Amino acid sequence: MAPGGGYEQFLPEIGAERLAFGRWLFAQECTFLRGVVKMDGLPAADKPEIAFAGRSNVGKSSLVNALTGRRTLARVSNTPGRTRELNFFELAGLANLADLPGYGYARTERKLVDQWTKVIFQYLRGRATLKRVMLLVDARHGLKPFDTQAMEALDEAAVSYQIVLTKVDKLKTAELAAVMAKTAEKAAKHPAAHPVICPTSSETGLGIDHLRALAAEAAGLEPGAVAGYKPANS
Ligand SMILES: Nc1nc2c(ncn2[C@@H]2O[C@H](COP(=O)(O)OP(=O)(O)OP(=O)(O)O)[C@@H](O)[C@H]2O)c(=O)[nH]1
Ligand SMILES: [Mg+2]
Repeated sequence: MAPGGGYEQFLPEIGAERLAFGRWLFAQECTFLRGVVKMDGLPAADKPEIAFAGRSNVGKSSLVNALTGRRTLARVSNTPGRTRELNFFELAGLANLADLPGYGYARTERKLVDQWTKVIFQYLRGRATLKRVMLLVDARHGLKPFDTQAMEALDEAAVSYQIVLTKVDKLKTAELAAVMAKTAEKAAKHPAAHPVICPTSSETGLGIDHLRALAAEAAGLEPGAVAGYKPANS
């Protein structure tokens, strides 16, 4: 699928100004803060935070790299379960990004999976500065039971989350239309789920600017209120 191959019809409607601001924000400096395996090692909760969560191998680390335009910021691997720590990045000194380990990967030792899952959910439930969880779902598979469980846990904790479909480059247009509709229908039944579903491809760049704008908005960053940002037409 090439960008411009008709997939734009599935992107959320976002004005040019917000898209430009999102692009600018994610082009600013992004630095690795730390990777943690336990709640007591978390970086200071002093900035709005956006977390990237989802099943193992769904493309979380690839998406963080695509958003920030860096190939190697977050570690990507063909081996599911590669990200073992909660990795925190600081963006433009204004917001934090959290690349989480995947939940629900069973080939690793059971105890270890339980341990990670516990820490991930402790973090998701207990982080005061967490503004939104981008819940990544492989567009080829749609929502799986582990995703639904995660959504229920987030609903219960009243943590705002938004479904982001990944790897849409692997789908035909009709398949994407079907998974978009089905996912939106399911999301509508979840009180803490944002109604807008964002399709993305870290390979082709589809949806990356849109997700940048959605993340900026979720973090409470507004084009008019960020020092150093000048809209192109002003
Ligand atoms: N075709 C395609 N492949 C992708 C895309 N995003 C990620 N992948 C591939 O999917 C695999 C897993 O990507 P990661 O970014 O490591 O996934 P993750 O969710 O961080 O995985 P864990 O950290 O193990 O939970 C890698 O082989 C990526 O190259 C995409 O948009 N399109
Ligand atoms: Mg990862």
